[in-house]
Amino acid sequence: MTPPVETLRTDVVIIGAGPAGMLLSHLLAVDGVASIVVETRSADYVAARIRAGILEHSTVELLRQHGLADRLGREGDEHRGIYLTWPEEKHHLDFVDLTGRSVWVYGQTEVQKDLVAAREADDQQVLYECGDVALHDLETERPAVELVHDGRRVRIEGRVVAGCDGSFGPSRASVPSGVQQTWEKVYPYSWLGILADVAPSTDELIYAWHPDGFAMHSMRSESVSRLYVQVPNGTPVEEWSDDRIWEALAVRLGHGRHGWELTPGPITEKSVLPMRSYVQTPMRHGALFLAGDSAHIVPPTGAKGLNLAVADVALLAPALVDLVRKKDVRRADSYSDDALRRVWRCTHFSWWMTTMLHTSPDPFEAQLQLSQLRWVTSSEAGRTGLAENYAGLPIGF
Ligand code: RFL
Ligand code: PHB
Repeated sequence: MTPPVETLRTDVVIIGAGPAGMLLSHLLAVDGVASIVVETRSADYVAARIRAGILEHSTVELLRQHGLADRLGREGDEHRGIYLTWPEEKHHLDFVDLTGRSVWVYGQTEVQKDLVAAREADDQQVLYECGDVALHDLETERPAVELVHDGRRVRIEGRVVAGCDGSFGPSRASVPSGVQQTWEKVYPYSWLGILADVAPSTDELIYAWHPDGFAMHSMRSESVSRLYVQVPNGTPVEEWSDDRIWEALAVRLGHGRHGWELTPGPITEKSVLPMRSYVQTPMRHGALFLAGDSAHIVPPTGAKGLNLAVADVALLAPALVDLVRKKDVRRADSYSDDALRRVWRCTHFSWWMTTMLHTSPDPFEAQLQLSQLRWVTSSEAGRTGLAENYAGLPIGF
């Protein structure tokens, strides 16, 4: 390989310009720690990816504390709770009454725009459309990331490398196989998700158990709805016409029951999302620190992925500030254990919501799911447990 033509130096080399990477660069800058962010995709591609929709209480608090929530406050929608429904019943769980904590509907695309705007205002260096991104010298005090940018080979040296490159990036694989441990569960179903240009038919999200399969009604704004139906793994999106999707949603969400109606509208986006749980430990190896989807994936039923990425960064940023500015390694040394406590809690909650709500062909399991749903909705302890986890535990719980 030809040697790098250009060497850049910084405190923290951040791989990935998604929410984890951009938030980390912001929090580091607030405390005077420099970073360079590298990203394989273009800025437009990263900004347009449609993903998460729910921000938990601590995520919103953190964004507010750092001046990143002005638009969220104006355009986001605060929700007190969610609905849980199955053919015979529909219940509202009020998280504010149960735990004093709410959640916000504000798309990840919007969070990403706000983060990019804040970093641009601060002249953050972000190298988009990088190729051949590779991590080097992670077990030394001068780790580096090498890449190709604008046709030139670049080497970026830092004090540490933050792997915020999601589930397909090179960071997680840079932890030697003898050191890393992984846990994975692949679920036997996927979500078919749609975006539709129609006002939401509900004031708060509906999670529905149904013998035909799970369905969910979420939203992005007063005029845009986001809905999902459970489909078998490997389902080609073409098998689901717009009419078939709306019919399945109407049946599963309970159109016509309890006076509730689902209003269909033009579908603008359609995609199939497989579901899996994945955790890789430790979240730190030498000078490499993992945050967000690079270390863990959760199925979306608990609305935790983005929130977990934010929580990781909330722990990692002060740890790196101590390390870089004060040479105090204590928080860096405990980062992996500290972050993993929450990661495993959210991994369990996401698995629990997923297995409670997705219909399996086993009639015995279906009865257990319904029993669990009746308990969760009728017992104060059951409701509070779900609310506490969904609205989110404090960052350092
Ligand atoms: P991201 O957002 O994947 O960003 C990683 C970035 O790294 C880049 N990258 C590289 N950069 C440089 N070099 C390389 N070699 C690279 N390889 C990759 C990628 O291009 C990308 O820009 O990870 P991050 O920052 O950790 O953020 C995690 C969240 O994006 C993710 O957890 C959530 O979107 C998950 N999720 C949800 N989370 C919630 O909290 N609430 C939800 O309601 C929710 N719904 C969802 C979701 C994810 C979904 N999909 C499609 C995965 C709904 C969906 C449909
Ligand atoms: C979404 O709005 O995309 C969304 C909301 C809640 C979830 C998953 C996805 O649990």
